[in-house]
Amino acid sequence: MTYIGDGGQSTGVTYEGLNFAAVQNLGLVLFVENNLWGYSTPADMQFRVKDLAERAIAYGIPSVIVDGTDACQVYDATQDACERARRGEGPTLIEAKMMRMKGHAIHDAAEYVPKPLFEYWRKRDPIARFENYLLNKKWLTTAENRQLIADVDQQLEADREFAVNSPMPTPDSAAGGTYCEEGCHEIRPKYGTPKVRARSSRFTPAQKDTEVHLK
Ligand SMILES: Cc1ncc(C[n+]2csc(CCOP(=O)(O)OP(=O)(O)O)c2C)c(N)n1
Ligand SMILES: [Mg+2]
Repeated sequence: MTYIGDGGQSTGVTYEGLNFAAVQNLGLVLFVENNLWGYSTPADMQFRVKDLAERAIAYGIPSVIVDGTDACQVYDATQDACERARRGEGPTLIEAKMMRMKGHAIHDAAEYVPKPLFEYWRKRDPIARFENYLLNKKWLTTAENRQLIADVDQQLEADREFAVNSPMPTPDSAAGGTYCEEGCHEIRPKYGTPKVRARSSRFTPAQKDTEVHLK
């Protein structure tokens, strides 16, 4: 299972990867976060389809559209897609409609976004929606909720302290491995020199020429 943005999904590698996963019947779940902006480019300047889920037709795989601000819809669609993958039925594309409430990254103040759009989506904040849902269902009490938030805040603060108090990494460690160091295990090339196949009448004259070239 992997995630991509509306901008990221417009690239060639996404098409190639998903098409390959489809023909190989791989258990891939591609979650497309359609948050209306690819960096500063609005969705209607980036693709002409109404729903990005439509693109699944071109790959020959199923897709589903969910309200990305509704945690329950996201959970259900993801569960179904993962079960399909585990049954060996191939990839699924999930399009989640949502809004990116901040810039693309910390350097981007998102000043290109019309203010009313933020107001519209702020009322649909997925965390607030799910919080209200749990409270309304009485699966979470106000006191439990307060405790939960305090616990998470405490954990974040402890992790922040740990990071701030840790020594800076040495510059040469930037070239090192993440899980192990270079040379600690051998990675053999998967494909060796092509072996020339024996000629047979199954080959067309053009293919026979190719065989000769290989030799
Ligand atoms: C292959 C490649 N092409 C172009 C870029 C430049 N680029 C950086 S972010 C971005 C848009 C990403 O849009 P999206 O996936 O919707 O992410 P979001 O802005 O919603 O966070 C682009 C085109 C890049 N990083 N990589
Ligand atoms: Mg986006």
